[in-house]
Amino acid sequence: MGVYFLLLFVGLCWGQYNPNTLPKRTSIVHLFEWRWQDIALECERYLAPNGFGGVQISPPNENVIITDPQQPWWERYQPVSYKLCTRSGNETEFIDMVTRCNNVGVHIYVDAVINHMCGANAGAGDHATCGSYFNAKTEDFPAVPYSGWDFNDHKCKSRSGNIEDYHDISQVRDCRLVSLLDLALGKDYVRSRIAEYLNHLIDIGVAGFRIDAAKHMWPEDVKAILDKLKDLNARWFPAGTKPFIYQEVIDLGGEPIKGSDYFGNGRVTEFKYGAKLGTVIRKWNGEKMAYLKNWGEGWGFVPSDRALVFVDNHDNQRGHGAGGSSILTFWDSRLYKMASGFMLAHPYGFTRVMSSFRWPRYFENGRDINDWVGPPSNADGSIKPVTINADTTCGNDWVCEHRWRQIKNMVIFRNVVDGEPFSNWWDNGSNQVAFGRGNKGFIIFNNDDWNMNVYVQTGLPAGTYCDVISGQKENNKCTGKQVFVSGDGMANFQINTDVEDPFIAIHVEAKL
Ligand code: AAO
Repeated sequence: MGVYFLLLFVGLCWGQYNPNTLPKRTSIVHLFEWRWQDIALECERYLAPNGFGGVQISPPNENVIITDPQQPWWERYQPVSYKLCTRSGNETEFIDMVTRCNNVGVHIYVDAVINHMCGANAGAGDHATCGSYFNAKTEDFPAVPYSGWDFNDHKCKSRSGNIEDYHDISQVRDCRLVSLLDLALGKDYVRSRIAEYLNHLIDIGVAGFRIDAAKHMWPEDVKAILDKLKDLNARWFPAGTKPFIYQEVIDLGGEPIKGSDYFGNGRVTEFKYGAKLGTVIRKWNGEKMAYLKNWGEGWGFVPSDRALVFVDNHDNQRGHGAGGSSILTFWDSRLYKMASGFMLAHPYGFTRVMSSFRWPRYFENGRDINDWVGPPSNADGSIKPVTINADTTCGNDWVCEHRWRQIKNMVIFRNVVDGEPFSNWWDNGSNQVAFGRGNKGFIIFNNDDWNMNVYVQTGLPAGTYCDVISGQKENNKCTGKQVFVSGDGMANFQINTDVEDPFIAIHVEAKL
């Protein structure tokens, strides 16, 4: 009875913090710019069998088509209406994806662009992904419909109408972010149009929302929209389940708007996480892995149960947003795998794995001039399918970090150790560190420039374990290294500096 009451209470009041993944599925993956057809296939053939909890998808609503430059990835952050057609697919394909993913227990999280419509210079016409007419100059979006009355121009106090000063809270929330037409979320009419859009997605079966540019909306306006949302579709979710909410608030410190301002609505993206982890693993600013002993709140991050964490995201992997050059990405694959391994082993936060496309990165004066390049596409502008190679990697310039053995196996590791405490920390005072998760899993890193050979306490039951970084357990054999844990939990680990991946991870489901 007591437990039932507690669950009821949790269900009613705290729903928006709960990721709504199935039990023992503890991470989601951002399949950036993937087509809905490919996501449906990926749920069935790869994500479900490997324990992924869900997928963050690119914005599904109609956006402006930009031709200069040619269809940049960021055109999808310039809405024209809430109709469900984009380069990723139409509404039929969207419904098919959500249904098929839900049917194999992989949930869909929508990137909700609700702060604004397209840029002020987007012109007029029907150059939008469903062909809807719009006029950016007169702020006319008949397909919603919105008109000039539905934007914040009268509220914005900056000279240009754009955000000029991030230290001025009203400006950040009432003026235009990089000239994007700023919706008047104080109006019930606007709130209702947005809630209709999100409720349509809920009816189809999505499990939650990334709230784009949340920093640029007043927390109480976001709340007023969320208060209009339905419970999730009872075909796949228990009655009374609220959508999972994670708000994109970039808070690296130094600005008056804080991530904590948004806790009342749901979780927030913790941008300090990737920025700091990248700095530590790169060994910049005198940082060492030994300092990660109190990683999490001890580093000034938001509370674990309010955090959505990631090594990199679609913005900061190409110099947009925040985090700067310390951010690790697939371009630095060896360090990236270590950072991902650390994140997925550590109990802090709810974890999101990035899955990218390759682009012709080209630096001029320290800036990537190709930071705009959109997803792999055909001459007619359609996005290329994600092809799968014989070795399980992806073709057509899809990077598929989530399929890299080391990352995929650490997603499984996190599921296996779910709920177990952070334990048995060990370090050498430098960049050799290790920790366990109760008696279920253990990970050890050598990011020093010299070989490592140590005996440490793993906390695990005696036995022979397969390292899930250099290989994995297959047919009761290890395809990579083996680790022998003795009766007292101790084990010997040797990691030379010249190995492919300078870390080892073991868990009870990879025990022979
Ligand atoms: C494009 C063009 C623009 C054009 C516009 C309209 O690039 O030139 O004016 O169209 O025609 C994406 C792209 C944008 C693109 C936009 C629309 O990134 O380039 O604009 O689509 O197509 C801020 C926001 C944050 C936002 C981030 C990119 O706070 O919400 O900028 N991210 C989301 C999405 C993103 C998308 C949008 C929002 C818009 O993830 O993909 O934009 O829907 C400071 C602030 C941050 C601020 C950054 C960047 O960060 O704190 O809040 O993020 O500046 O302006 C240090 C500081 C750190 C600081 C950082 C950078 O690290 O510690 O605080 O430096 O200065």
